[in-house]
Amino acid sequence: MNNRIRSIRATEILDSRGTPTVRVSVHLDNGIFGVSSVPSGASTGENEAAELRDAEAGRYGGKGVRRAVANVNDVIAPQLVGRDPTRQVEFDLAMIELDSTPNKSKLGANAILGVSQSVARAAAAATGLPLYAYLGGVGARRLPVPMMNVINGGKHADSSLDFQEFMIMPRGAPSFAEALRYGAETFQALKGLLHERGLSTAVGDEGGFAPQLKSNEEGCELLVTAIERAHYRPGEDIAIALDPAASSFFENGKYRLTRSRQGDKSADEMTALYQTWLDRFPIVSLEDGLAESDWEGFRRQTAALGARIQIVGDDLLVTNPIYIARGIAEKTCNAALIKLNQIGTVTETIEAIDLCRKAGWGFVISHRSGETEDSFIADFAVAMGGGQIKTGSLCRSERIAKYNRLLEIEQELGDAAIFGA
Ligand code: 2PG
Ligand code: MG
Repeated sequence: MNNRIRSIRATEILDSRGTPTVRVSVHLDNGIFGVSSVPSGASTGENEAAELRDAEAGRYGGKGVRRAVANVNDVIAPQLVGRDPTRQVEFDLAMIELDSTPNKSKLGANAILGVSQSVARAAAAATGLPLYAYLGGVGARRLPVPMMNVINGGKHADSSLDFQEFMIMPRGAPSFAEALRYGAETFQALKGLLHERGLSTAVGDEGGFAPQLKSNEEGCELLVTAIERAHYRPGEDIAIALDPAASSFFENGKYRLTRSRQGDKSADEMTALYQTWLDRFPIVSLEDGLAESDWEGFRRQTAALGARIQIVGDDLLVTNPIYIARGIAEKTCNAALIKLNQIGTVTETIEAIDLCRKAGWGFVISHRSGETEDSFIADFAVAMGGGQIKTGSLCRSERIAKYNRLLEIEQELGDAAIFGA
């Protein structure tokens, strides 16, 4: 069988916000191919790998990706055509070398990740395996508990909420399919509740509602009421996870809760606020409760709350083995959010996850607020086996595509499937 790479082609497509992004297809000599698209964040960490945008006035507000596309077609492809697609690590290392910058700013992390993911897809197809089995091996059978972002604030919506994500986690469900049903029913109950209170049921970037609430707390109160209304037990059947994305309201050393008019707070005051919430709401996970530069605040927060809940670093760690290693050494968190496009290759993402595993940390595979119909992360979550995924609300097809793919994987695994962390 001849399965060398015959061609690598990128195109400019649109993401779920109508912003350009990169899609790459990798074709092999035997006609097999793999296609993958790259997502894009809004609340991005400062140390993320660089997304290459054209900055061309008068075209997509400068956000075109024709340079990244050209880098795939004219720089990466000529170097990598003819190779064996199953050599993922060699492939990714070759692109890192070709780029030669610490943050992939020359070729663009969007260009590099598009190739990295589509090569993995082509290799999986060539070996006759589903992507999760190709990347995860025979032991890949754990379906993740979803963190479903049903109320959107911060940079993802024009709501009155400083905090970006209020998520439900149906971790008491017996299977992924049931977890999805618990979540979808709660989402509908929440819609009814908002409607009755005369609040907007319009949705934000990740498909969660974006109402004008009086306080951030009200977001949690609504979740608990919606869970009960859908006939589930808060805490037991469905827990709550939060991503305040605190870098987005951190200014001059203060956490400024301006939208909700809750004043300015120090890191310790924020941690104290979260602590009061832990007693009132069934919160099990807190991501970016403090800003990305606030390593000391994170350390203190993990010391105070880390025994009770999962403390997740997203902007703080940016899926980068260097920052994750520092986080482990300084005990700043006990889990990492994992986004392939924060680091830019499949290989480095797996390295980041390996560090988490060795430290006994949790890890959560995550989408971006700007997504496409690509469900790569659904397979990736099962392959890595961490038992958690964050991929948005219960509407908008770019979010649902991942859930539907997970349903398919669970069915395919049959009795071998296990659910949750
Ligand atoms: C986050 C992500 C995904 P963005 O902060 O965790 O929900 O948002 O993609 O905008 O960085
Ligand atoms: Mg986050």
